[in-house]
Amino acid sequence: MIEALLLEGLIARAVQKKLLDVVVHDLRSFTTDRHRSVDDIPYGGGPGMVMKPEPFIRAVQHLRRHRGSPDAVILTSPQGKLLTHKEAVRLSGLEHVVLLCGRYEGVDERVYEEVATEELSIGDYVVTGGELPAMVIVDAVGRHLPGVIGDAASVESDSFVRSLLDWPHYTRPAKLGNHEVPEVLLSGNHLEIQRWRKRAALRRTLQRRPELLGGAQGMDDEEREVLQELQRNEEVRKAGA
Ligand code: 4HQ
Repeated sequence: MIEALLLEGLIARAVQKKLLDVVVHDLRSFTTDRHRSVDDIPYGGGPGMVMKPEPFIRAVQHLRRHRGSPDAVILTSPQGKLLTHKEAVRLSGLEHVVLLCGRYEGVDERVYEEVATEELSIGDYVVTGGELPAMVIVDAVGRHLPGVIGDAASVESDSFVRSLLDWPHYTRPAKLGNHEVPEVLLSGNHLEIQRWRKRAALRRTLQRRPELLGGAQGMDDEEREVLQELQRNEEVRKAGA
């Protein structure tokens, strides 16, 4: 699965360009029994299987010996801290990050206690294995490394850099059936365009993800004013309907 990440796309390109390195290890190669088992039944009973601790612990010891101590050992898990833009940027500043992927119901808690330095979740839902979350982490972190995205300005202008959802984007044609591109975007008036985008981003965030606005500490006076106006409009709309 992880090799798919290395076949195509911007992260694959970045690896080819040696901007980052991704090495995949098979957990089964750190088992010692004849069946190469990585899972076992849960103490206390219940459905499903639990990942055994020793293969993870041996794998991390192996990496420490061969590649030096990692700066972070991340266990992907729904119990982890949510992966956010801020976390992605933080991890992009680290030299050597180990991602531990489990399957089944979960991983023996002692993996966290013994070798993991943090637990990260990609969202409040459950997937069938840690590989996809690990790939999401590599992608979201890797794109912050210099040179991975050709246009650095496009990384900087990303949504969430501003703690807001993105404004709507348009390209040609200017008219598609009944749907026209907002006139201001065709005007060439960059100040007006900037104001429109800011307003659109704030409106969308207010409508779809109001909880993000609490985190928009970076708001300037103009943004706060626009937001207050949008909130007033919303109240008028609700009351009037
Ligand atoms: N997992 N964010 C691995 C997740 C998950 C998530 C479920 C992790 C299965 C074994 N990981 N276990 N959400 O759903 O990171």
